[in-house]
Formats: sequence, C-alpha cells, structure tokens
Amino acid sequence: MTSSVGHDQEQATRRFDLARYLEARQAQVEAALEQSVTVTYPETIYESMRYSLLAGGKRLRPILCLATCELLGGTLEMAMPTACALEMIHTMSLIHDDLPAMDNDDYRRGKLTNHKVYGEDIAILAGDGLLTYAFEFIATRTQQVPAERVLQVIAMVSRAVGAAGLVGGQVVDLESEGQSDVSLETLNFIHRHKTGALLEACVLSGAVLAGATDAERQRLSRYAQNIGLAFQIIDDVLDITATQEELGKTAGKDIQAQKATYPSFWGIEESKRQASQLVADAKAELAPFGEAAVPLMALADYITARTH
Ligand code: GRG
Repeated sequence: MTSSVGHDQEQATRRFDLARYLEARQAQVEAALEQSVTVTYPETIYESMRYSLLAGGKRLRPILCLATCELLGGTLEMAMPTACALEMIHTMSLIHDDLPAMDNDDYRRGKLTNHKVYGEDIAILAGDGLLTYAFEFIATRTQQVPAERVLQVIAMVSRAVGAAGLVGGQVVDLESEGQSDVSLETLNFIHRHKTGALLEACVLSGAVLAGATDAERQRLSRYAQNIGLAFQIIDDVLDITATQEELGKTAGKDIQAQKATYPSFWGIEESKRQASQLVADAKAELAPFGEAAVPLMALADYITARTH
C-alpha cells in the first residue's frame, strides 16, 4: 500500500457519480424485490410483507452486498438473492421495531407502519414471514456460487441477526431506555449489534459469495464495522436535526424517549467529527483494493453526507 494508491483512489472517488450509481443499483434491487414475494393464499400475509418490503428506503444493505461482491470479481447475479434477503431481514426488523411493544411508531419510510395498516398480529407475522423467507431465498435462489459459500453466508447472516447480533442489541436498547446512567460502552454495544452487525453481514456476505481470502474478509470486516458505527452516529444526529418529511418517520423520538445517543454524550458537532473519523478509517482499509473499491469508498462518504 503506498500513499499514491490512496491518493489516486481518493481522486477517483471524487470523480465517481454516486447518485447515478445508487439510482442504477436501487432500480435493480427494487426490480428483484418486486419479484421476490408474490401474493397467493392467504393474501393478507403476502400483502403485508410486500407493503413494507416495497415501501422504499435507501436499499443501502443490498447495495453494500452487491458492491462488495463486485469488488472481488463476483457478479450482481451471484449476490442478488442474498442482497434481497438482507433487505427482507432489515425490513422485518423495522416492522418489529415499530410495534407498540417496542418503539411504537406510526410512520416508517414515509408511510403508515405495518401494524397501523394490518394490525399488530399480522405485522408480527409479516416480520416472521420475511425473516424465514430470507433464508429460504438465499438457499434456493443463489446461482453460480459453490454450495459451501452459500452455507457460510447463511450461517453468517443468521448469527448477525440473532441474539449475538441484532436481537441482542435491541434487548440492551430496550433495557437502557429511560435510564440516565447508560455508559458509552453500553451505547456502543447496542449499536454495534443493533445496526452494525447486519451492515457487516451485508459486506461480508458479498465477500464470501465472491470467494474472498481471509485477509480480504478481515479488512472488509473492519471497513464495515467502522461505517456501521458512523451510520448510527449520523442516525442519532439526524433524529435531532432532520424533519419528519426528510426522515420518513417521527423525528425527535430519541429525546422524547430519553434515550442515550451519541449527541447526548458528545454534542452534535463532535458526533459528526467522530463519524467522519470512522469513515476515514473505513476508507483506509480499502486502499489495497485500488480503484475497484471506489463504490465502497463513495458509499462510506455517503453515510456521513446523507440527510435521511
Ligand atoms: C432481526 C429477528 C430479528 C428481530 C428484530 C426489532 C429488532 C429485532 C431489532 C431492531 C433493529 C433496528 C430497527 C435497528 C435500527 C437500524 C437502523 C439504523 C435503521 C434505519 O436504516 P436506514 O436508514 O433505513 O437504512 P431505510 O428505510 O433507508 O432502509
């Protein structure tokens, strides 16, 4: 790794048209998701699953999976079923997070939440349906990838989503609500698990599908952990600074729920600085991949620049 590699990569990242890239990838993901769940008997459950899955969203998780697979010489086709599955899992976590027993939110992605439209019972089942279908989808739809790699992806994603990942992070988040003495260590635990674990699984599953070496995986894992934390810091900042229209969900929820957040520890400016540092650290991990890593570099920048 030389500094000129880093410099050329940074120049290429500045020239890269991220908006166009995101638009193209979002359209491909949207088309694949549209076909992934079809409505059959009993219609209510499939309609409810489709309602949230096709409600928009940045599609950042599937795009990270596709971009990492492409970085290592894989194709979009190899990664698309896993990319869709990751969005199904993300969507189910949002449906359950919005339930009255958890965050109790009325709006998500600019629309009424799933339980507001279909009722709590169907919303819980829509989440369950999406979660289980995600794994079926990876196992049955992945093509042109050795079965051993597919198995590794299923194991990795399951772990990231269960009690060792998202579920564990959500539990500590719920237990910390309303407590005035939540430490920075606990806050980091919550977000490394609740948000970071799935983002890391997105990057690493793309890597595994493309046949990454152990060294490449380790580097990409550090990239993902850094952008995961930066993503959550910016999420906390946006909860304070953005409007409901920009967020597509109720703004100011964290303060209302007296939640510990990064701005409550550091203030807004320092939180932004910490997020920028994490993104810089993430991008440094990509130096050995040269210009092929430009989409992942630009996606890291997007995390701190986003407004919703
Ligand atoms: C996963 C089995 C299982 C259960 C769910 C409810 C729960 C357990 C976990 C909560 C996970 C959660 C809601 C984390 C927050 C992640 C986050 C920052 C979401 C916002 O992501 P964006 O901004 O949203 O990418 P869009 O709408 O653009 O996709």
